[in-house]
Amino acid sequence: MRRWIATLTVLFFALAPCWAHFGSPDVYFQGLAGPYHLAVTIRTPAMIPGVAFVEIRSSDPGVSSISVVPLYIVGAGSKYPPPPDPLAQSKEDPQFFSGKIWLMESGSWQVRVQANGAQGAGEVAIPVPAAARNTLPMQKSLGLLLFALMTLLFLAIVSILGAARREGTLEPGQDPEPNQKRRGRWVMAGTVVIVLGILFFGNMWWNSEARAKALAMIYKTPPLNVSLEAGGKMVLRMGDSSWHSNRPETVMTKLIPDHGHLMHLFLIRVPQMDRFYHLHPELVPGSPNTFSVDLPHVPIGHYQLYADIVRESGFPDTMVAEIDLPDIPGVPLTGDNSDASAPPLTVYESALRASAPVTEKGDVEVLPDGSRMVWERGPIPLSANHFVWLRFRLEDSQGKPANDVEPYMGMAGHAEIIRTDRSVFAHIHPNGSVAMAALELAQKNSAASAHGNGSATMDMQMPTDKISPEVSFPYGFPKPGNYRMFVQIKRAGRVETGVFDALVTQ
Ligand SMILES: [Cu+2]
Repeated sequence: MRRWIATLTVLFFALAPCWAHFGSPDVYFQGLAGPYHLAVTIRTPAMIPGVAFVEIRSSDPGVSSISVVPLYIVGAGSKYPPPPDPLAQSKEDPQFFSGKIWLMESGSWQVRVQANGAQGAGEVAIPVPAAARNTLPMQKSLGLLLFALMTLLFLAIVSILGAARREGTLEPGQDPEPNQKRRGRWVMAGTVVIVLGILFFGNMWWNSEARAKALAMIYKTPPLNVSLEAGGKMVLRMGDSSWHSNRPETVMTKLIPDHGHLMHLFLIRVPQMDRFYHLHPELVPGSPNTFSVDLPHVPIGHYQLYADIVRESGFPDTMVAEIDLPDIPGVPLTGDNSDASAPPLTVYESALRASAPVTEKGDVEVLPDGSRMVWERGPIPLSANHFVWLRFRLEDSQGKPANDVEPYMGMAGHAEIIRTDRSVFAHIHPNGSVAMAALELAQKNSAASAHGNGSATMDMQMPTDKISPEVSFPYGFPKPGNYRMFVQIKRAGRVETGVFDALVTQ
């Protein structure tokens, strides 16, 4: 009964963004709002409707105020933003702004950030996919209160019906006869049985309703069925996720290309994480949900797959799967596909467990062509849930900054970050942890909306020729532990992948 009472309340659903990531719930972003460069952290709420915490640091001291407003990326909800909420400016650090916003439902949200200051106004829209992840149990005190109330009602109905049967026909002041007392007791016993029956079946009904509701509300990644066909062709079939098909206006199921590809597939040999592939399966003609890719040379082993897609609404998913692969001679790597080798993780794991960051895999990665990728780690140890700049520098074999870095799929760099237990996967870019396709969609709609001033410009301009050999990624590790990072920068027509190990503390 206690349990029944405990469920007798609205179920609250916790929120977890599930964009081009797996197990990495906060949004980290850097970009331009008009003339101002902002570094943004959005901590998503534990409940829905719930409060997301927004922290923004401006690199420009001239920013006098920042306001934020959440709205959907596409659909009717994206066209009529409510009035924005101002963020509080820190007294000690006037370039730091913080505040909170309500996210009322699951879906493909954006947070529109408006900055004002000496150089006028600027706006940027940051995608924040939100989805219920689990349920939150009712508060103990509320449960106890409701249980006490139920007990009171239960005793009341039993004694009222008993008294009615026993004394209902008596004159005032008259005492009940023994047989009236007996009938009263029978009625009370019958009432107990009936009410307990109602409570029992009501509890069953309620639990099944709650389960059905939870099934419909809690986010699930679409299932991904992976198989290997003759000739080393990998076939990936996306299954249906009822969560997505239940939310056609906000999620939609059609896919849109994200940095030029409908799917980004990461294939990592586990547990050692010594082989890494970044591939781009293509849709099989005539089938909306089946992708295939001709694998390059792959050595035998057990492989973890993470497959990133973005939907028409800007909602991203990372599907996960595992597969045992034989030795595959494979086809040569072409186009944007890339691979990398690294020392097996086990070599470092014991050192990592010793928890001294200095014993981690070196911060200088010598690449197969003799050039070097350097992680400018800085003196501060990494800690969980903190905004951090992951900075990397590409040097030629003489140790000079590389002067032939070029964009890789339109960006200065890509980084894939995996916790060694595979519970976290993030595919990030110099703009941060947002899905690039969602970011572009949000900017487009932001600039086109009545409230947009059209000045939203991103740091994602497609550089055509030489770009800086230094690439910085804003990110925050979601929990302590050991992580392996695959950092991909293109140089002279070749994708260089540096592999770095990181220990993240509490
Ligand atoms: Cu990427």
